[in-house]
Amino acid sequence: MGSLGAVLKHPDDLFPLLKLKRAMKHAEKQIPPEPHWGFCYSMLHKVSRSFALVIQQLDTNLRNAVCIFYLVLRALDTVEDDTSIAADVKVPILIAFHRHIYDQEWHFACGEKDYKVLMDQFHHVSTAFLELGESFQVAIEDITKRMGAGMAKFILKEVETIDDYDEYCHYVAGLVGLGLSKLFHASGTEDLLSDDLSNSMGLFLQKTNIIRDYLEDINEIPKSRMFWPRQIWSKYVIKLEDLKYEENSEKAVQCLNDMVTNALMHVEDCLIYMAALRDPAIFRFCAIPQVMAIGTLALCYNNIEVFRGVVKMRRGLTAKVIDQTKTIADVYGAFFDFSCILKSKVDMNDPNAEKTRSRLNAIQKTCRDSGLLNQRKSYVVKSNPRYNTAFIVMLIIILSVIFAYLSAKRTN
Ligand code: IN0
Repeated sequence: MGSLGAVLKHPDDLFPLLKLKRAMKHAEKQIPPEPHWGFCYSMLHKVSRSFALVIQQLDTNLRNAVCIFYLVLRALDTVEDDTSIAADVKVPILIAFHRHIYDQEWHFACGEKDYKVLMDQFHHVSTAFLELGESFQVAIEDITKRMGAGMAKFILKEVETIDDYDEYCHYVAGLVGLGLSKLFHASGTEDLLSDDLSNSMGLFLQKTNIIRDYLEDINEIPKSRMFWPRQIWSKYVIKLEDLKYEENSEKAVQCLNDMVTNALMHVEDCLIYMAALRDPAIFRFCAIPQVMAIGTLALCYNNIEVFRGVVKMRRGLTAKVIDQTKTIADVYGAFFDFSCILKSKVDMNDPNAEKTRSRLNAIQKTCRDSGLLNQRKSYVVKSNPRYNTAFIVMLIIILSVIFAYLSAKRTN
């Protein structure tokens, strides 16, 4: 659907969309004048537009550390993802990456488009990294070291079991959670949250990405690696790529629902983590991707389109999430609403229906037990009455003008 069509169908998306556009324009203008910081912030905006906006709202020192952490991880990811690099070249680079970030001379040509520029001009990231406080540097180095080693391990190994899946997601995303918790603590505003909870924050995001990106990943040329665990998909098909063929639609959706149910396991940890945050900007930084993730799972669940094309939350709903995720009450509200949507999609004939329902009931219980559900405007299941009223008022005004014009014409 075109953007005009989408807005007409969801008129209450209009204000958040306009607000988001304005905020993005404003954020893009705030690029620091120093060339290395200028490069880092422009790059951040290029590789992650809406997320860059949320990073921008953090306090200066933490913002700089998160920006560099994000770019270092993107660079590591670019090396891991580049299928044109032979394993015997790639593995030593991944393992030594934590040392390269201290070396302003180091660069390695790989990746495409913006990622190629990031890799070619990595010295800007190193220069900025060396200006961070020591505790920030130590945290980023430690995570880069552990992540590089983990990625190297999985270059040579497939994701077979659910334990492998959790281990791989720990390296590429759970460790990001551990690193961020250290950065938040080092900034002086947060307690150091537990490794387990921090890990779950990353796993929930990464598993959602892996589910959503099935088709994009399986169709990649040259062939990319796949992260759906054999232990799950082999219950439904013989080869992972069989899920995309029309004759296997029923099995494909069952497998997809199994994967979503697996991802939902992390939700309660994520809610505990977010409830423990104190700083409003850090809270928003953490909560927005989490709400987007549960929204994406609600969209993907029982949806054959995951195997046919791109399934993404519409831009207006993303804008609404960014606009309306401010407090833990908003988060409980959103998780409750998206769990309702998920629950309504559970087909009793699905082999995991019972398990999925019980996960969703547990999530909804946590949200209800917070005692905060009634404080929110339900913004996902029902539309926001404020915007709807505005839309109805506008419609009445337009109709009145047309009516007045037609009546005037008739009397003349
Ligand atoms: C992230 C995470 C992220 C943010 C906040 C708290 C987190 C705690 C634990 C782990 C990760 C956390 O968020 C981003 C979100 C993002 O980049 N969104 C994209 C949208 C998209 O579809 O890709 C955007 O353009 O807005 C995230 O996905 N990852 C990430 C990477 C680095 C950092 Cl510092 C924080 C990637 C990943 C793999 C899930 C960890």
